[in-house]
Amino acid sequence: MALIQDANMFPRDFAWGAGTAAYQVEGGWQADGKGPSIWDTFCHEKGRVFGDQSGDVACNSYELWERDLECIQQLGLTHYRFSLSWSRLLPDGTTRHVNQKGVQYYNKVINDLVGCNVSPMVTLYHFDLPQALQDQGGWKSPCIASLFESYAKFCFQTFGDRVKLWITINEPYVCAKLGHEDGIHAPGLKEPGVTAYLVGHNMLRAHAMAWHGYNSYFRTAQRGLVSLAINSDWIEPLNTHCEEDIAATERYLAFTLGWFAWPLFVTGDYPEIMRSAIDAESKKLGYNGSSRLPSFSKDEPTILGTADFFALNYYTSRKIKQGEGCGNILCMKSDRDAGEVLDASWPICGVSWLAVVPDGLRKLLKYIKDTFKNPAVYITENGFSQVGPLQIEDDQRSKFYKDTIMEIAKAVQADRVDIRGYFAWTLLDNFEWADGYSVRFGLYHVDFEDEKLSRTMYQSGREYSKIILKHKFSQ
Ligand code: GBH
Repeated sequence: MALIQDANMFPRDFAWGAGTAAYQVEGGWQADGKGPSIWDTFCHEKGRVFGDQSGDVACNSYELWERDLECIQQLGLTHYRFSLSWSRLLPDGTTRHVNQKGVQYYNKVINDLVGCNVSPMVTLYHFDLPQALQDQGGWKSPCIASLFESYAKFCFQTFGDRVKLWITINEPYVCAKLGHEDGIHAPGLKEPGVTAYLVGHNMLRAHAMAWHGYNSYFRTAQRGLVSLAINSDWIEPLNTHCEEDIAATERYLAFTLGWFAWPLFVTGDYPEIMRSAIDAESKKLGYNGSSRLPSFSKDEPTILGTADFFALNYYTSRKIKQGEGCGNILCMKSDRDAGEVLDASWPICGVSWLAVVPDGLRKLLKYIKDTFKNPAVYITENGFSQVGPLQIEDDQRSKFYKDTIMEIAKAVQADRVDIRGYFAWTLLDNFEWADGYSVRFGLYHVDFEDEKLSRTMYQSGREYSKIILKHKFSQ
């Protein structure tokens, strides 16, 4: 295909970013009045995380922020995505008590970024619920939505004069499924087949209430955009001629991307395929009562239209085949009844789940354009991991970034997808949830053995900075 001149491959004000999340980098878990979050609790229990590691110190970005800012500038990023720790700002989760030291910390981060001409994209929630709210039922409790709304409004009020891009919740799918169905993320609940749907539901309600709050009270003055980050693989039927595989692929999609994107962008409600699959399974297993998938109440603010752009986290692709229940017990796996297969031609990088498939991103972007009425899209996460022995000259990852960004260029140029920006995951090697520090996604290496937690740019960081330099316009 013919690409126009290199320098014009991306729109004029395209965002070139990288991201992090509070619990993965900040450390300072008890510093200056911060309240505990569910990840503090989870990591402090033995046997939850690789090597019983935790984010107690992590990259110590709470104290070393200025060093992170140097990294951001060295890369030449135009945007930086980071998350706020809810319990650093509001130690018990409510606005009854504000921790001013937490406000000061994020004010400094935001002011420093803006002062260096880097635009902040701020995530309000990246997996770390205040423990005090977990103690009252956490995301299972319907009350969480208005508590989140108050927290969100507090953040818009405090930081919204300088922050123009907001993500309310990062990856509700991961919080719901890994945290409440599989139990491998905090809060570590294993309540298959029921709780994840309830949690996902309350996350959508919380998001929508925060969006409506922004719309009513802040949008006119602040002129920002608010969305929710959805993680999705690109998927295709294993056997494209097999009816069962095709149906399984549709089901799988409904239970992942569709679960959150349908309510936000298409109907205001869950995909019909998802509800009927869940209800059929309930019937089969003699589970009585109302649908395990909750319904949205007409008395609450609508969900449809509460995303100002499509925020996509893309990592990998899968082939899908029919059938993969978990016996005669309730679980999401049985409800969706679709198995994942890795194509043997896809290289695996670092962790077992991460097959490297850059062109899957282009296909997914085209699908999003066609399915969700051509929304503005930010790719809010995408990355490549290493496990030991670590290489600073990480040529595979360099190639990965080059290939991926070329696929995005094709999506912009040939498929005319309205892509507004790309955020590499992640700025620094950091606490990779259940994998602790054994899996590294950074553009910078962090030496966790060294007291100073020194940061060293990987070759892939140099490669990304070259790409940025080549494409960014003076902004
Ligand atoms: C992102 O999720 C997170 O937003 C980010 O914080 C994290 O650092 C980054 O991924 C890298 O992992 O262990 O086999 O059950 C990406 C979506 C979905 C990818 C769950 C890993 C776990 C598969 N993630 N998946 S498994």
